[in-house]
Amino acid sequence: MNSLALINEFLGLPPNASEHGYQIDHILEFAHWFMGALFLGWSLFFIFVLIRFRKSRQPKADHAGVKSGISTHLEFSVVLIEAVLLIGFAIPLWAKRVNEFPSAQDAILVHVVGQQFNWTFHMPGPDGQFGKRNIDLVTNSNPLGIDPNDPAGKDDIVVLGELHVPVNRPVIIELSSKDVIHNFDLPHMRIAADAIPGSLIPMWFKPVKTGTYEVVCGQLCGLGHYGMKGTVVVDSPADYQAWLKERAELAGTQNAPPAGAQKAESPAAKPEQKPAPPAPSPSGH
Ligand SMILES: [Cu+2]
Repeated sequence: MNSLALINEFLGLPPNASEHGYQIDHILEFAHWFMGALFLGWSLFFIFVLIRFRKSRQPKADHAGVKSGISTHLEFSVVLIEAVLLIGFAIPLWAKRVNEFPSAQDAILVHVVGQQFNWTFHMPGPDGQFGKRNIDLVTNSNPLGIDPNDPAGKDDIVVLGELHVPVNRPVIIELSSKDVIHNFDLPHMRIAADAIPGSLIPMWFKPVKTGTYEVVCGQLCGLGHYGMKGTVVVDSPADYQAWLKERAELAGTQNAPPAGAQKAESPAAKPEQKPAPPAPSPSGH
């Protein structure tokens, strides 16, 4: 934020913590000042007209109307400023947000899944590969339906409600929903997108300030909508690695008890787990 953020602060916009956020703030700030000027201008004009064309001064209506060209010029300027706002700022910024994704190599990849009424975060774990997800395998203990037979999913990290990301690295999110339309809204990062069942929605941001930031659901998604909150913690790289390590260890013990032996005994482990899938299926319905 800079000195030109009076209206943003007045409206309670939280401090920006993302790399692109200041551009959004500039547009918001400028659009509000412009709309404020329009409101003031039209209000003054309205009052002027009420007095100038009052009945006692103008008992008879004049069908010739306004002869001066001022109003045409004024309206043209308003259209011009609005066009500059839209074509000069809003559309290019939007195009950059949706077309210029950072490369996946140096980004943190996260699957974010909304459901009534919480957010689940899914990260690929140390191998960098997301395990397959299957909706038939969804249970209370496996909220994303990660396939236990997929080796890529063994080290996957699944966390409810609180995501950690490192500062100064782009985060690419793939957003989806298990039930109704939610909206993954990170006000401090100046991003929000709808989570739509059956769709995978990509979005990205780059946090530039460490801290704890709130995630809210931006769509009225049901009775518990008010409580559909989450947290994104932006860590220093060292803190992030520590969190990742802790989570990976936890995932190792949760996903596969003989974690150390799993990789070596992969072919042997598979038959043991094959009978497992039928069990979650009935309980899932
Ligand atoms: Cu929601």
